[in-house]
Amino acid sequence: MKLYDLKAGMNPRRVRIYLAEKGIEVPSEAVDMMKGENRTPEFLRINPLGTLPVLELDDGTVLTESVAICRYVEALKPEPNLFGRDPLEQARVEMWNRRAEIELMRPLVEQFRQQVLPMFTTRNVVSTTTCIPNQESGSLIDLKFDSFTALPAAGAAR
Ligand SMILES: N[C@@H](CCC(=O)N[C@@H](CS)C(=O)NCC(=O)O)C(=O)O
Repeated sequence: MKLYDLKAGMNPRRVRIYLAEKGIEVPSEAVDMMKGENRTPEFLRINPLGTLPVLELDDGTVLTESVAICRYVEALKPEPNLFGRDPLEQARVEMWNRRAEIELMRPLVEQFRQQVLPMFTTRNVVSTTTCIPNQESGSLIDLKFDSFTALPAAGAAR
């Protein structure tokens, strides 16, 4: 396993904290975002999203979401348990994870990207996703994504 890491990023940090709590050491490679190392063709071949963290498995499989990485490791090494033992504990972990991401982290990141680091203004994306009900099944739950457009943030240079 190899962890592509970004010292300054909160998502990579989340994985580092998680691994430290588990007492697991994973070989890692630092990627320097300020030098654009996460946007090189080589890195985009590993993660086309250009984001960190990335966990590369020994067979070349990559996981590119911090929580997915933590959950994968949790399944491999369940102790000490960090995702909850019973349904209620698991739901609470999930609840706080979602709150931290959506209510706290997302607004902070947007502010940071728009006001602190000008390099992000052109790649600051607001997604517009149109969902349509699945015509074949008639289900409103089984939605199909009609379109996904990444737009520069309002006021950003195009
Ligand atoms: N949802 C992803 C988000 C990953 C993400 O946005 N990482 C940031 C660092 S915290 C990044 O790599 N930014 C680099 C860039 O936007 O160029 C996760 O949790 O892993």
